[in-house]
Amino acid sequence: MEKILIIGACGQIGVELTLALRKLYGASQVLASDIRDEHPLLSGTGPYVVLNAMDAPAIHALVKKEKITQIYLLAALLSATGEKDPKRAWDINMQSLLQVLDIGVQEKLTKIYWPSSIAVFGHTTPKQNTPQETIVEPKTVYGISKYAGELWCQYYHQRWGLDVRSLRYPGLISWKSEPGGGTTDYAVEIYHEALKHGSYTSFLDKGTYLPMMYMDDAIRGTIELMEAPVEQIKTRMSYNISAMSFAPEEIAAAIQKHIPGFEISYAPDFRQQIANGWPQSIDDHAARQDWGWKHEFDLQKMTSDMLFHLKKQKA
Ligand code: VAH
Repeated sequence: MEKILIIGACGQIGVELTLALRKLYGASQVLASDIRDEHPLLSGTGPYVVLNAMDAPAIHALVKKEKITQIYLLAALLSATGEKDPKRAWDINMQSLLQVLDIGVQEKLTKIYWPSSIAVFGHTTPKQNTPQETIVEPKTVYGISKYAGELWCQYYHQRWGLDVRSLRYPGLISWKSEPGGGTTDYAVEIYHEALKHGSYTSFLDKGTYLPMMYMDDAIRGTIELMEAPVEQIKTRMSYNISAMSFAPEEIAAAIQKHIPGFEISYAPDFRQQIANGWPQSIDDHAARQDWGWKHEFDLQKMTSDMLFHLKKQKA
């Protein structure tokens, strides 16, 4: 019987992944943890412990005590936050991963999930249809830590046979859980502001195309990757995965179809520089070929769903 520990369960991905895994495996089989107190959306849905992703002895003891068979390690400092404290971002993103990989080998865990990001790519990477294998020169500490982490995951697989799996998420958009410290977070804020004030000032300029994905697709893709038979996993770095690409003026136009008077303005900040270094679109044919990935939400379908749920939430 699989028993899953989620580290970083209160973040934007963690909340939704915890709820989805509890539906799939049963609440008692999914132990959620985070350094923060339990997220309101998780309370009453299954077991929760406060746990620091950097505390290896505590994690190791919990894995043994709870007979954990899989770890989903989601704790990380994202691109924008990371640039404010590079050393801390490196320490948290790398130390937490290396500790979990070691525990995975020592306790013979069946699987580990660790998210990467399109942030591994930099200015020298082809911007359109960025290939699965290409030039990789990240410019942010977040991107550097994610690419280094991919290499460590590949090493632990080759050296000790650890079944570590990973996805290079694009920007993720969700209504249930809040984003935290990302460069793509404008694409979440804009929906909230559209409903609250009928206008939004974007911290990324018009014409800034970025690969994006609705959280429903990201969660389904993550579980499909983890459920895929091991022989279908052809890369032990991290899979490119994508759904759509858009610029701020395009998401504004999609919102205007629902809120006619909605207005967008632009005030690019330090995150523009980060976004300029990232791909504009991603080639994810390897994921589609190897384990059957396919997205279901485009910009229009995502916008209808986001506004529907946010209106209900704020009612
Ligand atoms: C960030 N949301 O903006 C994350 C993501 C592709 C970007 O990794 O840092």
